[in-house]
Parts: sequence; structure tokens; C-alpha cells
Amino acid sequence: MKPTISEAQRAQLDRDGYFVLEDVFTPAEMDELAGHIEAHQRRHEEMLRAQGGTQGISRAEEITFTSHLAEQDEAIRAFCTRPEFVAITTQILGPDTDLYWNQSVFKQPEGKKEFPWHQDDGYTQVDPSPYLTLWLALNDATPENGCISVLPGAYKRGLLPHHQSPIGLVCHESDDPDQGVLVPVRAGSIAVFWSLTPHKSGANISRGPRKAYVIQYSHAGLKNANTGEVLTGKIPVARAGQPAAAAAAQAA
Ligand SMILES: O=C(O)CCC(=O)C(=O)O
Repeated sequence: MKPTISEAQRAQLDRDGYFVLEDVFTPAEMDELAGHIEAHQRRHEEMLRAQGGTQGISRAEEITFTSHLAEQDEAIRAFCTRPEFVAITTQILGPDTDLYWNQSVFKQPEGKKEFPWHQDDGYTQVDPSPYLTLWLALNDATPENGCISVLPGAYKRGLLPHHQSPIGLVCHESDDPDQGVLVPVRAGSIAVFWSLTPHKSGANISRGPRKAYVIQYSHAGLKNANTGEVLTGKIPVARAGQPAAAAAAQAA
């Protein structure tokens, strides 16, 4: 079913910079998607182990960020352009939307560290900002296994200064008394937030992995904010409010 963003959800996004869309997909759909994703994630994990355990912000047996999945895998690409995402992105961003970035984030029970507070815009600045991050739970994300937390309203402060830490960029300290709000999400549900919304994820102190697929959508024609160049090679999702594939077939 195509999700409709309610007025309350829209108001929460405007006020707090996030909301949760419940049960967009079934747990069975998530198991199927996870099956596709895990093939890539396993190869990434093996590659990390072979080269000493870390690469960028990924650490073998703790946390892996496995990116560009839709660009490599037809089934995952088809998932990212499903009508549900056409509906969500056009209601929030407007009629023309692209897939900007996608990555699985798997946190193993050995992942004893938080992933630090950051804004997605802290990693790469784009224009226009903010774009939309959809944090899709492949299995239930709970406070015990490292669900995300957000700082409500803080996206309104724009891009915050970030400093580098051994485990990622940081824009808000883990010992600050304000640790925001936890956002637990059931498998198949989505935490929707702006790329300027500060968020972190907790340590996984459960007995199993926490698996998420982070899918980021933008206005079509997104630019690098520093050079002004249009970012090419992005997968079109919606054109004139319709699925981009249908719009392209009509034009042909
Ligand atoms: O899922 C996580 O543990 C953190 C993911 C995250 O913050 C991100 O992809 O920006």
C-alpha cells in the first residue's frame, strides 16, 4: 500500500525533523530484501577482515556501512524505486526525486560502541539541503540492539560543526546531558528524517545483529554544494509525481 504522510507526520517533520512511518513493508518483504543485501554485506565483511578490519567508518564484526547496493543489484534497485518510495518522496520533496545514496548498516552484537551524533550533511554537503533519509529497519531496531536516536528540532540550526573521531564525524557529544529521543522501529517500518537532523545509534548489547537499510532521496538534479556541479549517475525515482520508469516509457 502506498503510504500517505499524515498532517501530524508532516508537522512532526517540520517541528522535530523526523517521524516514523509504521509497517510500510511486511517482515517477509524485509527478509527477502535482507537476503539480497546480505550477499553484498558478507563480501564487504570478508574484504574488511582481509585488510585488517577497518575501512572508513566500517569495522569488521562491529559495524558495516555497505554502500551503492542499488547501483550493483537489480533487485535492490527495483526495491528503491517501488511505488511506496515514489509516494513518500514526492509528498515530501516534490514531483521530481532521485535516489541520492543507499547503504546497509549492520551492527553486530560485538558492536559495543555507539555510532556518534552527526548530520548526514556533515559527511557531504549538497545543494539543495536538506535531502531525505529513510532509515528502514530490516529487523526490529530496539534500544538494546542499537536503534537510532535523534535530537528533535536541531535540524533548524543548519549545518553544525563536526569533528573527526576514530569512529566517525561528531556534531554533539555522547556525554552531553541532552541525548535526544530514542527511535525504535519495527522491521518494515521507516524512521524518516532530514539530512540535517542530528542522529546517532546506540551500542548493540543484544545477542543478534541489528540490520538497517539507509535510503536517501533528493530533489532531482542535486548539486555538490562546494563545486556547484550536478551529481550525475543518480537513479531517477519520480518524474512529475509519477514513477520515473513509467514517465520514461511514456516519453519513448
Ligand atoms: O544505522 C546506524 O547505526 C547509523 C546509521 C547512520 O547514522 C547513517 O547511515 O547516517
